[in-house]
Amino acid sequence: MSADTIFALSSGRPPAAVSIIRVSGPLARAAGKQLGRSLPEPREAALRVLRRADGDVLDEALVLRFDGPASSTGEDVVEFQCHGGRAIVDAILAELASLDGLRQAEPGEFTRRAFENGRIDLTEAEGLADLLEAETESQRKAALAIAEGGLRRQVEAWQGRVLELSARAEVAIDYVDEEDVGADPRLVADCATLVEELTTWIDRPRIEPLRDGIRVVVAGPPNAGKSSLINAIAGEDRAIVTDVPGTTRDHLEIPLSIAGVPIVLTDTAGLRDTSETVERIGVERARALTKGADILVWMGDQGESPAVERLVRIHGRCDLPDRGHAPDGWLRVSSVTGEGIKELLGCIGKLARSVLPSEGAIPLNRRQATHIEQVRDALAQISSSDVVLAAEHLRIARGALDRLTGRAGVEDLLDALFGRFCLGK
Ligand SMILES: Nc1nc2c(ncn2[C@@H]2O[C@H](COP(=O)(O)OP(=O)(O)OP(=O)(O)O)[C@@H](O)[C@H]2O)c(=O)[nH]1
Ligand SMILES: [Mg+2]
Repeated sequence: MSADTIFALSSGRPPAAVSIIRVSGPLARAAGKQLGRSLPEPREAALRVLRRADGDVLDEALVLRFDGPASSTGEDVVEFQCHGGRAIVDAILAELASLDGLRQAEPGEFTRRAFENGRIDLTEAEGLADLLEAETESQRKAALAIAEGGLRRQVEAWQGRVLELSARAEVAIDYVDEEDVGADPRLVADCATLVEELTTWIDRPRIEPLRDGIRVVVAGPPNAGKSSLINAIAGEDRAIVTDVPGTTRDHLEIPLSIAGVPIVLTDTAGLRDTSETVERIGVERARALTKGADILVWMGDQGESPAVERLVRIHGRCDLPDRGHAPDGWLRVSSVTGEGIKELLGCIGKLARSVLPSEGAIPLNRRQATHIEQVRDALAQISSSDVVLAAEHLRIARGALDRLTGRAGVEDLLDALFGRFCLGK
């Protein structure tokens, strides 16, 4: 257990109806008693008048007590649910700070302690970070599944299987004679089954597009009507529109939610060769963004559209008499009349679903997928030719699984992850 006792305002910024101040560590109960004179029983709430050391009343608050290790951090925890006024919260925090052995928590420190005390593993902490940042329904669902240990349980199951395979290999080594060093074909077959299962997980859509938004990039030649289309989708004049080709220089990102799906809609500079310095940089960026797009909305002429996996081709300005007919496979859209915008959103939504994790699935993030790939690659190398080598590959797989749950060599990663949390979490 950590030596320090930490405290922080764990609810949002005051003023609010109620604020929650959390204290965690070996002196949490002593601090609770000091302020409230006595504490409720563990896991019960009781009303207490909170006082300064000199007897001055701070506030009347609901006090909760959780004794470690059966608490969110694994340490003794005391929670004050006080009135959410700024002066009240400041006064209680100041009183806690004046107590010996107590200090203000760093951002994410409560969660870090939960991790260090084995209350949650790294995948759950990552899920929690995503859950707190979730803005759409689909983000919330996926993050909640992970925060509640959905991935942890799966990883534990893999750990159990790899451990069992390791044990079988080690036992076989003990019995191996000089001539025959081959691994048991059943062991090799079991490894192959696991490789297949891990590959399914690795190949599934990841959490990043869901978490950060699907990158929908509108691109095409200058003056094609890209910025007008962006404004029509966003429902407001965000991008500058003129009849001068080369109006958009820098790209513009607009986060949107289309039917609960998070999207980052990006306007880009019209693609053309130019000697003008600023525009040239804009065009270079536009080309890079086009390549990195999850979905490309192309506004241009027939024959020019880039070959990308998820493409929507727009036949723009369809309100004009000479633009009435769209080529096959191109969507008629007018940013002036709004024609085709709904269909375009429908197309984007449909393509987006193929990038997103399916409902109920547990999506991996890049870090998790990298470790699972290492497990898979180690297991894939196991053949029946050498049992000693097989045991070594299984050992490598176990190490990768430990890094996945955060049980080995991940200090710098922990700093980065817990830094994402706000103060008091
Ligand atoms: N009639 C009609 N005019 C449009 C439509 N969309 C755009 N325009 C006009 O076309 C011109 C160019 O529009 P922009 O949206 O600035 O085009 P852009 O592709 O962003 O151009 P750059 O930023 O220069 O690459 C403007 O004069 C718009 O008013 C449309 O759907 N119908
Ligand atoms: Mg533009």
